[in-house]
Amino acid sequence: MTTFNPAEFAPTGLTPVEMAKFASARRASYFVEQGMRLGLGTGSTAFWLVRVLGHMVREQGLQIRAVPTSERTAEQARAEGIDVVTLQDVGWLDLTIDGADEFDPALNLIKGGGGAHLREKIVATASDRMIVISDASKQVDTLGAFPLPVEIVPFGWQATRHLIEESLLGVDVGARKSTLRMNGTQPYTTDEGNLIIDLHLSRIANARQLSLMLNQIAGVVENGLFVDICDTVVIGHPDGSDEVI
Ligand code: ABF
Repeated sequence: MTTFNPAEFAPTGLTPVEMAKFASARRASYFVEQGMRLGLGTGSTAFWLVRVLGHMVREQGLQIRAVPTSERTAEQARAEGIDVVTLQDVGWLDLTIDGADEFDPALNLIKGGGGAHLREKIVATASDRMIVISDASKQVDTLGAFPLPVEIVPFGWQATRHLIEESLLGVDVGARKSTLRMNGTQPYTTDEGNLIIDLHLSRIANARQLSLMLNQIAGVVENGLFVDICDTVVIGHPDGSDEVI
């Protein structure tokens, strides 16, 4: 079996925040095996994953077929020399490695701060295993402090937003403010051309119940709650150490 050494890639001049992200990405790269069909996440932590894997592909002969979860990850992966394919091309994935905005003790997640949670959830659930790369700042006892992204279709979006807010009235989530995610003066649009409503809650007592309820609302495409999807979290620390939970 071909063995690889992610630690051979050792960037310099990283800030403590970057070092924590890089350390988690480097540790997660040890789970990547020759010939894998790999889901590549989106975000500033996943950025370092693509850097490490790019080095392994170019310098160590790693061969993987990678399905990116966003156009920006696809662009970075191609530039690194990674073989980028579509989920249609491979049908199923051996492993997905991606970031997160929050993770709780059950490894349930809030994702989507980067606006890519629809493709991220499709790719993660079409994988035998999902590993989250993160840092201690994302670790919470209860999900909900980070705004929960909900991707909705543009058609009738204000009515959909109203229905979402109404649905929250009977749920234990603390605050209930919602905002349309903006990109400057224009509404933010996802890679699918949809909009995102961010739900400013304070705690999510029952993530599974809330996720199922939100996705029942006409016009809602997907929400950023990942329940029973993540198998492993790799936490990176500013001193370059890491821990796997
Ligand atoms: C992505 O990773 C998004 O779902 C999530 O918002 C982001 C975490 O971002 P970062 O790694 O930049 O903290 O998967």
